[in-house]
Amino acid sequence: MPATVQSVVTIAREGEIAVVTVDNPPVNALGQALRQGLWDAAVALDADPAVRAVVLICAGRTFIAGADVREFGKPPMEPHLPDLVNRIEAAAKPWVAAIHGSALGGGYEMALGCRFRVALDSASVGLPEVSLGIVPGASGTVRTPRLAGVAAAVDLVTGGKPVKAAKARALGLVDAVVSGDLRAEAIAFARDALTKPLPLPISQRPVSAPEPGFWAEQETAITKRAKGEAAPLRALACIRKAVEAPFFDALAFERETFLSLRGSDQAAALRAVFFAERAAPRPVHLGDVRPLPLAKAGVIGGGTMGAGIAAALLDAGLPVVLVERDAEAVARGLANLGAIFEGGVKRGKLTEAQAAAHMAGVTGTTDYAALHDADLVIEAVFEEIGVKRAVFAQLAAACRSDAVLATNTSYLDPRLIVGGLANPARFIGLHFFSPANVMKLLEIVPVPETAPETLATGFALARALNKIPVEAGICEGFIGNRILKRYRAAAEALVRGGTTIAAIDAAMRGYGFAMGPFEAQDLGGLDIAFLQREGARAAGQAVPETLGDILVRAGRKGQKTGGGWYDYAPGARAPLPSTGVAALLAPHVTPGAAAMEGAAIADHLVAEMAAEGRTILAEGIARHPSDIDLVEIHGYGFPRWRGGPMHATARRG
Ligand code: 3H9
Repeated sequence: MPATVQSVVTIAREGEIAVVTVDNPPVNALGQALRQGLWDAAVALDADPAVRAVVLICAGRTFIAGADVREFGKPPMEPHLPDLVNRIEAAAKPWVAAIHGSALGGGYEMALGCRFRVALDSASVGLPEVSLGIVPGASGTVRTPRLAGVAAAVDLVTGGKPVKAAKARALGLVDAVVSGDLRAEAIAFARDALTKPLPLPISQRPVSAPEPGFWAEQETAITKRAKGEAAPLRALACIRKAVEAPFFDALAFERETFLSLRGSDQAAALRAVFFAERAAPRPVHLGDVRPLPLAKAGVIGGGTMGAGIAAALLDAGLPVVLVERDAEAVARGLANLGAIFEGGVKRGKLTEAQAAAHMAGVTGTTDYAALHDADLVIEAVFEEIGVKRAVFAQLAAACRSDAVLATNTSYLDPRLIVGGLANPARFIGLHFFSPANVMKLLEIVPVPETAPETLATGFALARALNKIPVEAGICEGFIGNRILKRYRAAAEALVRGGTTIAAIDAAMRGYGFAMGPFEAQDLGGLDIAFLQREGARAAGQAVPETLGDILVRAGRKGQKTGGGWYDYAPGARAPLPSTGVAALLAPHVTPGAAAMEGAAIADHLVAEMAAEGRTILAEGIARHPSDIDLVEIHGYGFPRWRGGPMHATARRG
């Protein structure tokens, strides 16, 4: 009969082997009750003369996935995790960690306290703490280099990416990879281990110093890769300490670093993003609404957007019918799709065979009748209301009456696109971001008639495509492009006040964006937004002249015309401040009127984004501030470690 130490930890016996099972759904996170339960188990098993070895295994979908992140805002409670890991390591009998799912963070650190680690072939292990703005806090930086060497430890800890079982075995991070019945395999492993001399506990193993120059090289590489982030460099310093100082000194240094980062702005931001990302795919207001089944999809339009959407669907294993208006356009669409997969092969993301299988999943056609059995069709044609309405009229005739029909419009009013169509309950906006097979964000835009099942299907699609879905109400630009418009207008206002274009871009880069607002426009082209404004003007709307309009009228549409907000040397991409632009804009600039410098620029522009975000919330266009943050992070390059404009401004007060 299994004896219960705490409800989350049970102990069973297989002869002289004790099996400690952790059952703390959903992911066996190491909250206080579990830590106490494991501590008590170690004490009880040490005192039990019948037990010679212990297998630590978990119920549910995964091994221990880490510390309980929800406890991070609260005072630490005993037993502390580093003490627990040391206690397991010091146990009188050897412990064997039996890993399935993911052994992450504190979960892998628990496994490091065990004398052996046995992993199922489908499992992975890792120390992802830097992605939460912290460093491992229970010996990950100190024991890992003793187990797998300094280079592997640096990769694992400063990169934060988990590794699959086979690679973990090759690196020495686990001792054995097994398939089939993990419990039985781990017990057999433990029995076998008892027939041989035990290896030293990891804390007593030596660690060799790396080549001279190693630390400086790593520092440079990390600074470049994780620009602006504090945790990866602090993690490197912990590993260095582990190499250069005695075990317990290094452990104390790691703990101190962990505790100091835990309360930092970056950690708070990354935690908020962590929970927002996990909440986004399953919105509370949809409750138990069941999505419709998705087995076959259609895409209308094989341009950049359509091909990207088709690629995303095919990547997720959905067969796709790609419809274009004539044979030539079909061929072009298929070629666009082929190019996307070839790119994937070149970058090592896909094998040749996978790329070929993906292409085999697509049917190119001009005939809407091929969509008769599609469960979902996404329109990605030219942004013109008449063109789109014509597409939906054909879809309404060709598709099953329960097929979900979606538009990828980025700024047209979906109500006008669907107006007058039969059965609008199955209609929805699905706003992908380019390149659609890469960008994580999906804005989901219901019209008033959209049925809850249709909306739930949009979210189910996002889950299938591994995207971050955010529901947006209807307004010009939905959430993301509306904030972008405000951001650009605010940046132009700074230019009018005498702040230089280059200073603004530099400030936003300094804040953590890959590019400033003007460089980004030069890359994407100024003409798209210009044409939109011109369209609105032609329709009688009062759209004030922007500085961007002045540049486009002068033929400066961005890099593709050799100049936009900046000049570009032929064939080069480095932006050069432009005397031509200065002359064009001079009549609209009051030098020194309100010039800003450095970080103040970024603070001002982020505050503008957040102000637009607040209006968006007040209008019910977004449901939660965190939705706005997810849109900015996953669609517009907002630095993740700042948490998004709403989080960042709230944090600043
Ligand atoms: C750490 O360990 C620090 C230590 O070094 C030092 C300490 C002293 N805590 O992702 P899912 C929830 S830092 C609390 O959808 P999946 C999640 O919010 C930690 N809750 O599942 C969600 O809740 P709900 C290092 C957590 O199957 C539910 O579990 N570890 C935690 O797609 C399901 O999550 C990590 O960073 C947590 N640690 O993926 C691992 N993790 O149902 C983070 C998850 O209420 N976790 N939840 O929405 C993961 O990467 C994935 O959850 C995992 C499973 C791969 C494990």
